[in-house]
Amino acid sequence: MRVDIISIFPEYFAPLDVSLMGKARERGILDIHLHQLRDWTHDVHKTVDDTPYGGGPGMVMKPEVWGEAVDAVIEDGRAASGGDALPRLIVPTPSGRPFTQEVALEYAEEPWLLFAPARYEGIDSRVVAEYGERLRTDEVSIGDYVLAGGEAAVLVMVEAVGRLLPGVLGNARSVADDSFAPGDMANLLEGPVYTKPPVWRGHEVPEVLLSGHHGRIARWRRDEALRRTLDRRPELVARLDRDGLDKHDRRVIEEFEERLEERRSAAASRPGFRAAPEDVAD
Ligand code: JFB
Repeated sequence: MRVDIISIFPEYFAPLDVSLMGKARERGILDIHLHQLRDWTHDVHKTVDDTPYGGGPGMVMKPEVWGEAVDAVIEDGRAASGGDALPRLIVPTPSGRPFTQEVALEYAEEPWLLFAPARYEGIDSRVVAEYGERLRTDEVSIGDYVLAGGEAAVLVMVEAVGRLLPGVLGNARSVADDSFAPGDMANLLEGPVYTKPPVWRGHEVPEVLLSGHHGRIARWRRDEALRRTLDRRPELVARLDRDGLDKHDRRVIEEFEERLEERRSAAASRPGFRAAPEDVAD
């Protein structure tokens, strides 16, 4: 896969030289090209931003610079591949569609991705309007919090996509086991993991994991995954395919909900208790 990244901070992407992504690049599985956006400016100050129309705080990235940069990078990539290929353009923004494991799997199928991480208040909206007519263009967000720019989001996405490329993970670990991968453990968080020694500072490894009983171990792991998901991400359990739950799963869920109800009623009978607003009738 070819990945182009245009940014005013290409040095931000040094982490992609390291570890799994570094190995993928050495092996030629991941071909990353970094570009300095300011190379496409024409003024002595290498200006990439200007004040927003309509007023307001902050600055907006100028469309002409991005246009020249994206055109040039597309031309370069086409010359390199000797074809008429076009990249998928990905623009991180807090107002984008959520980047999920599903999107990562989709991007991992692409031969060529072009990331356009911005700074300031973002890029003049006409840039996405223009390339939206010429390329498959996505405005994506990596989560509901506010970053200072798109670079960290690109690092996240390149790592999530890169590890899915054939040959990047060893056979030892399959992407099929991931929390958000489709299949057996779909929509379940991964449960706890342990290694040697069997007792550390008085904390014991759950006995079932030492039993060598593969069936019981698989069942225990699923139960733990289900309990953890109920505790931390109940909305994921609500989404679980009803048919994907067996009788044992339903028992684990019932027991968890009983515990929750016990705790709720114990809290309600303590002095000073105030119901949450959603539990009070209007
Ligand atoms: C992405 C960015 C900014 C406008 C701009 C460019 N999940 C996410 N949070 N924040 C970003 C993101 C993603 N993906 C993000 C690109 C840019 C933030 N900024 C700063 C902050 C607030 N409003 C500029």
